Amino acid sequence: SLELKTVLKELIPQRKQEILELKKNYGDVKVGDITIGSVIGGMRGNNSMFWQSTSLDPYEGIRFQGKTIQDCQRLLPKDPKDPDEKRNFLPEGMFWLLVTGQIATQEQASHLSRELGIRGRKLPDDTEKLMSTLPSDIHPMTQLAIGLASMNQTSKFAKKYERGDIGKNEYWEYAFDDVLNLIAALPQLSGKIYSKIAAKGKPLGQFKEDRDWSYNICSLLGMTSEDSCNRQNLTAKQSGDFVNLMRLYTGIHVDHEGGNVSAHTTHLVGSALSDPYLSYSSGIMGLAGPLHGLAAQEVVRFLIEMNSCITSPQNEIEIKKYLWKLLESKRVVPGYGHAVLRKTDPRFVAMLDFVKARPEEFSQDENVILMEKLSKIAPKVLKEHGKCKNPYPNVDSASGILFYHYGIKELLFFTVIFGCSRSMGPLTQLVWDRALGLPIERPKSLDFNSLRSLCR
Ligand code: FCX
Repeated sequence: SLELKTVLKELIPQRKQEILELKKNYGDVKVGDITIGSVIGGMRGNNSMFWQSTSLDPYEGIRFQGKTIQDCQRLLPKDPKDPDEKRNFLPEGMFWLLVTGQIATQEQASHLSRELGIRGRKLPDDTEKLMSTLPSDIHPMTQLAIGLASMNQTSKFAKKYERGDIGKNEYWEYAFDDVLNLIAALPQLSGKIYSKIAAKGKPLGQFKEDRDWSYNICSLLGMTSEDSCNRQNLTAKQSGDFVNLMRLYTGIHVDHEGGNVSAHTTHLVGSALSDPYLSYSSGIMGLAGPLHGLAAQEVVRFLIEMNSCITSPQNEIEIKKYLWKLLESKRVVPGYGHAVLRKTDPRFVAMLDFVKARPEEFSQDENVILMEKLSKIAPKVLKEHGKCKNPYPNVDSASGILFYHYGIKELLFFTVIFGCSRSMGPLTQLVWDRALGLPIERPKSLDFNSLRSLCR
């Protein structure tokens, strides 16, 4: 079928059966031991969540349904309207993969693009009004969370649940409809937030139902050369590259298994049967933390500041000195380190490959040069500093500075683009949570005396 919902519907009974059997026959099997170090250490190493679509290997990085980023670049459908040989896969195909574990055909991906286009052409009236009245100096991530939470007024799941005419077996169907509407609304929502901070609310481009999801994000940011205000005077080649940067970025930021703050929050809030809008709005609030998604904004600020303090982005001695000063003032090097990864993030590598494939575009950009140089120097300094377990660059090291290169200079906005992409993974899980009938999440907490009593 061309319909994602129909394909998903066929997959649910078998997976549900498998999960029931696991629980019934192997419910007592241990998956690990929990230590006091983990209880007071952010639950590190505590294997206690079920996550359907992605998993993170500390050394290999992220796998989307078992597939690496390179696999996805090879296998997932691309935009048939884009003549660029270097074009990236469509995030729509990634969403299909996350939901079903299958590689979408070109027709299935195009059909999903179209469906998101139809659902996303207009925001609900009240959300539209609310977004227009929000003061523009409210942080863009707060605006995004407010916009998403306000859409819960349109939630089919919440309405059905309130009326009481919905069986547990049907929860996923209404949650799925909400999820598609939510993802479809993100280009308009992010466009509205951006136009407010960058152009006093003046629309910057047009939404095109017949174009893909990432294209519409770019168009509403005024970044396509056709039919948008093209504020940056991008050439057709640059604008095409920017759309592909957006496809790459939104295609690989979708998910990073379940324990990260935005994914875990969405899952946790959803487990109380809060609808997808409320659940993901909460996830966005978590993504807005500087140790998580906000690092993208911090990295850009950091690179620009460093470049203004050093004589050249190639000057290793000055870069090292700058890093040591930062570390001595007890600040973290943004864009470095990770709670699970123990190697360079392959998502960072994919963003860097985008740069390397376009030397004519980036060879003069001092911030991009510094970003690349830093990825070689900072690990040495962080290793010598000896605190962080992973001294290598994470995904946030590269992304913001590439958007900045093309003219998106409003740093506070970067994490909104992260928020567009991250919707796809946690919301896939939310639909599966409802399909599998997973219960409300409720870990047991321990007070100080309980912990002390274990130490005797
Ligand atoms: N610079 C300096 N110190 C760092 C560091 C960095 N980049 N990363 C970790 N450390 C320090 C920690 O602050 C901690 O110090 P403490 O013992 O004084 O509290 C020590 O090293 C051990 O931390 P570690 O176990 O390696 O890392 P955590 O799992 O606690 O934290 C994050 C992981 C990502 C939060 C941490 O590495 C960090 O703060 N990095 C900078 C911010 C960043 O880039 N965040 C984005 C991460 C990611 F990609 C995402 O989720 O979006």
